[in-house]
Amino acid sequence: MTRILLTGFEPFGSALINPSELVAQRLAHQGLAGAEIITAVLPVAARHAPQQMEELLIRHQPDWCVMLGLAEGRSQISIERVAINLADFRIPDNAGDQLIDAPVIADGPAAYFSTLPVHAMQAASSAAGVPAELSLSAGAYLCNLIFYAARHSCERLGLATRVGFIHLPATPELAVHAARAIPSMSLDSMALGLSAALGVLVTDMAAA
Ligand code: PCA
Repeated sequence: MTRILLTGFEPFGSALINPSELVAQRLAHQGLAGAEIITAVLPVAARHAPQQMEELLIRHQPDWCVMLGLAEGRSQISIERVAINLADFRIPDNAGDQLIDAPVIADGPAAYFSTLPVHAMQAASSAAGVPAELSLSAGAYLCNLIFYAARHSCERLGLATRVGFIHLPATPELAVHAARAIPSMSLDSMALGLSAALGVLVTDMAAA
């Protein structure tokens, strides 16, 4: 069995739900052939999330760590390629902290690449009928921060876990309440695309 740690985030800002936690729970509930899916919901808090992530990585020693987050304004499932060592928050996080121009890890490298098979995952989602794109920036808020922190933890601890981050669009429910016009995607479509993308990880392990 391929072990996949799949995380989502709690709601933040003005959004009342976060599709990332809902989709993670849905995928765990529905299951994936050949995989054991472990889910966790992370706090949108710079002072807590990296520590919780490191504990999850140590406890579960997953083959893969796939983190999900909401990116209002994206129109497709966005598979991130790079995590940067920069925290520059547009709004305070849920603990009230607003990091400006700060490193995620003091003296850490400028950036880490995703270690997921990003092209194959994108292709699998598209083949399932759900648009997916590769993205070169996860922003400079909690999603980038946890992506960077998880990659850094694996490097520092010598874990073989392969790590990456995927941003999700708003749901229609979020879009109708948004202050501006934003694209949206149903939870069903997100779950379908992600399930196909995660299927690549199972195949990848079988081939290894
Ligand atoms: N999205 C935010 C943080 C939590 C989430 O779901 C981001 O894109 O940084």
